[in-house]
Parts: sequence; structure tokens; C-alpha cells
Amino acid sequence: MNTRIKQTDLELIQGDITKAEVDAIVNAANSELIGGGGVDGAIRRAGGAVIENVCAEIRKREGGCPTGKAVITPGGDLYAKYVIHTVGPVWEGGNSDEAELLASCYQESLRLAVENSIQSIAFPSISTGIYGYPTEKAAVVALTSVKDFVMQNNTAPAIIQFILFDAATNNCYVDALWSVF
Ligand code: AR6
Repeated sequence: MNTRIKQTDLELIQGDITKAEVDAIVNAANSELIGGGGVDGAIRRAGGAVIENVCAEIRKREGGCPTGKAVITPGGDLYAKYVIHTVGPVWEGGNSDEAELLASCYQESLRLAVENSIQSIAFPSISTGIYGYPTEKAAVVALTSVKDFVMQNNTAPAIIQFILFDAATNNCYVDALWSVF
């Protein structure tokens, strides 16, 4: 399902983000930037050792990546030239700034994309797997955050995709698209 915000095409796709033919894909990482399961494991397997090597340098230099922030590495063997690693919040019931932190993941990832002249970017559904964020709530936060960024930035990427692994997640994002737009 597609929609347009100013100069940006926003696309919801069901599939595997490691196959995305975009300039950058976003990883749902942890603050240690140490390889995990879920989409993180899949991206690291597909991208190869360069991702861990650059994450190790960032760990050494900056101690990792705080929740709500993002860092960038090469994409290695992926089609995508870059991987932007962002750290979503762990769901703790909704009163621990989870929505603000999740919105910040999308803002910070897009900010890094603009800084690196990235024209097309694909996001997974951050925090809604191992971190337990309810998908219907996360979808509204994600799409609202992306919409806000594009409205406020004339240099936002031309293509922003959400690549959603399963039908249930995809359905939540389709419903959220109707409510946000
Ligand atoms: N393509 C697209 N989406 C995927 C893929 C894929 N190949 N594989 C899984 N997903 P999760 P989180 C979906 O758990 O909740 C890791 O261990 C998945 O179905 O990957 O932010 C990290 O190292 C779900 O909809 O991320 C962290 O420790 C979504 O991606 C922790 O998990 C996010 O699920 C982060 O947890």
C-alpha cells in the first residue's frame, strides 16, 4: 500500500528487509550493538562481517547507542549501501516514555539518512518483536513520526518503505496508515 507525503513516496510492503533494493535499511538493534535475534540477526547474516566490525568500532568509541538514537554502518554484502542501526524501547506498559523513544528512532534514522544523502530507506517494525511493543500502537507512532519528519524536512528521502515481516504486522500498519493520513 502506498501514499505520498510532499516529495516522498511512503510504501508498506510485506517481506524480508534484507532483500530490499534501497540505499539504506534500518536495523532494530540493541544499545550494545551486539548481534541479536530477529531482524538484527537476519541483517547481520546477510550483510556479513563488516557490519560487526564497524559496530565494534562504534562500541569502542561511543560505548554503543542509547535507546531512541541511531548509528550508521556499511551494508556489506547487502544490496543496501548502508545499515542504520536504531535502538527501540523495550515495552514496559506504556508509561516509560516508550512512544517518545520509538518516535525518536524514526526521526534519528531519517536524520542520519539525510546527512548521508540517502534517497531510499526501508524500516522494519522497530520494537514490536523481542522488545514487546504492541504492534497496533507502534504502527501509529512509526507512521506519525515519519510523516512529521517529511513535513518538516524538504530533503527527506524520496522513498520511505516499511518492510513488514508477517501479515499481522502488515495489517496493523495498513490500519494505522488510514488513521494517520
Ligand atoms: N525483515 C523484516 N522484518 C523482520 C525480519 C526481516 N528479515 N525478521 C524479523 N522481522 P525484532 P525488536 C520483524 O525482535 O522488537 C534483537 O535481538 C519481526 O517480525 O527483530 O526491536 C536486537 O539485537 C518484528 O515485526 O526487534 C535487540 O536485542 C520486527 O522485525 C532486539 O532484538 C522487530 O522485531 C530488538 O527487538
